[in-house]
Amino acid sequence: MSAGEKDGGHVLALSGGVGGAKLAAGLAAVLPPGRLTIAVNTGDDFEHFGLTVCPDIDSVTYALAGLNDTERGWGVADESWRAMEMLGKLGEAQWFNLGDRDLAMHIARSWRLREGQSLSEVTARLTGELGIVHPVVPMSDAPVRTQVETEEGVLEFQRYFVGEQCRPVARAIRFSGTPGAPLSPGFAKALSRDDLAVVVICPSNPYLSVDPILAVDGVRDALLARGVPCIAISPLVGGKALKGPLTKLIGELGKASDNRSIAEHYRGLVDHLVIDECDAADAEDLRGTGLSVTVTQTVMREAEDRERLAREVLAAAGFETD
Ligand code: FO1
Repeated sequence: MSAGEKDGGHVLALSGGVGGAKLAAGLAAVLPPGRLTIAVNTGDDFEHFGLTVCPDIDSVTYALAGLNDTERGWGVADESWRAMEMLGKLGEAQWFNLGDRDLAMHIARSWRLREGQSLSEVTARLTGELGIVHPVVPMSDAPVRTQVETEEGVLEFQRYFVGEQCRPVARAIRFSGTPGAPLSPGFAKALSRDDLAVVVICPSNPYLSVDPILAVDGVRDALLARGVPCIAISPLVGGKALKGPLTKLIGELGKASDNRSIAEHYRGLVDHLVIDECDAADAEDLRGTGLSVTVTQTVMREAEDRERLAREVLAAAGFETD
């Protein structure tokens, strides 16, 4: 397919939280409505205080709506914590923090789910209310839960990530509910579009945030069968993740914390890897494995960084955005 043909094509982005959400926001800023679907990891979801919390959907939603807290990296900007204070006075758990504004999201989601709507329907409604024009779709409407097998036993994702601050040594990652979790309707629709032109794997943790998406029934096969370019952005910068436990986790899973490991992890699926300019020395070796490689600044501090990276990723896949 030529770049010209791709100009009108559809982009499917696979995203986890924080880093993925930033690029998703960049893609949303440079692509018109109808040209982008963002399929989001729901393996981090859990029930807390009787509410359904979907951290990665929330990170993507807040980033696209311009509501995200860029300092903290998760949750809503201009947050207050009065409800948590009161919950503390009432003797309730304090290990996982729900800000007052963020709490509204979990209340709105939970009661609609309890009314019988699917996570896809609820997410479409909430993102629409916040003015988001691109579909943000959960990977599945069925519960898939990331669990970390550690030396101290199996931990649900948020217990491992927030409760234990990723301290226990990880041995393996598993996704309960898979196989058997079907694709959400919006994800299935994007994957089967005639005009699907490129799949972008956002700079999210491959093991904790992208693998659960790939574990949903039919995703990997559909991606391979479509044969459209698949471009991943490495979450590593100088061998380290900017945020989160990726560096520690990679070592515990017996791999090297470098772009070669990321390329190896996505082997067969990804044909183009975007790496940070400080890792330019990796490019030749990666190209030797048959990958196309783009070297650029992948760190996204401001909106302009997100949009520039989005344009570069799309250009690398043969798209023109202007
Ligand atoms: N991360 C933390 O490190 N501590 C928290 O208390 C916390 C609360 C929280 C509440 C809602 C939400 O959507 C995300 C929240 N996160 C918190 C972030 C979340 O645990 C992770 O960043 C993602 O699951 C990983 O992508």
